[in-house]
Amino acid sequence: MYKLYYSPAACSLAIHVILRELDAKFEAINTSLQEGKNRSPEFLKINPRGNVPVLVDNGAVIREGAAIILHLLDNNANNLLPKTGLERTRAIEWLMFANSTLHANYSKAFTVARAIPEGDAQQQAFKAIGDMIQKNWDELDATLANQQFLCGSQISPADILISVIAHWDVWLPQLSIKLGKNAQRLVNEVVARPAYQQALAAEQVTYQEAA
Ligand SMILES: N[C@@H](CCC(=O)N[C@@H](CS)C(=O)NCC(=O)O)C(=O)O
Repeated sequence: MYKLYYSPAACSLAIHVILRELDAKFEAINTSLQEGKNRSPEFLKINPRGNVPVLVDNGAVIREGAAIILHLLDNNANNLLPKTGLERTRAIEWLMFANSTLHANYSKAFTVARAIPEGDAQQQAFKAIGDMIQKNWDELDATLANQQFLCGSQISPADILISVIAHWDVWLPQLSIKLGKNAQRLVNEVVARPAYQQALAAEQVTYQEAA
């Protein structure tokens, strides 16, 4: 049985959805960022970085979201990640883009919201970061113009992670991000999947009010 440390609607939601897509047995532990549970001494022993997600598999602690996803998909039967070849490379390439480029850009904006007081400097920082994030979404939108998912006709973990991130505008409205119609179509399709809906319900997230 896996253990997943998550915070509602954070990037850990992608892992939560994937665990449910896999029909895996897991215990989900609410480590709410809003309530500061990620800063508790107990959690910091598990992840000194104070970040979710964390997966514990049979005593092994795995702390980076993309590594957790690859670990889960390499060890459970699934159609989300090709086993070999360029198709697998492409799926990992998009996962890394979602995790290390798109997510990382949003992380910069969360840091600005926390660390720079409201005013001109903060607005300039939001504008610069917002422009980078908008370019990321425009690239995703263009990729999705002629295909259902980022890797073609088969859903892959990157589709799930970008769908989670797409809802963070509720926390960062200052960025004024606009999703193109292809990106929005993909997000709608991914969020409608039963595994995604079950994960939202379990995390008690409704996208209208939370993220
Ligand atoms: N590179 C890490 C980033 C994880 C990350 O930044 N998680 C956010 C939530 S989406 C977090 O835990 N932030 C801690 C905080 O805001 O204090 C990963 O992919 O696992």
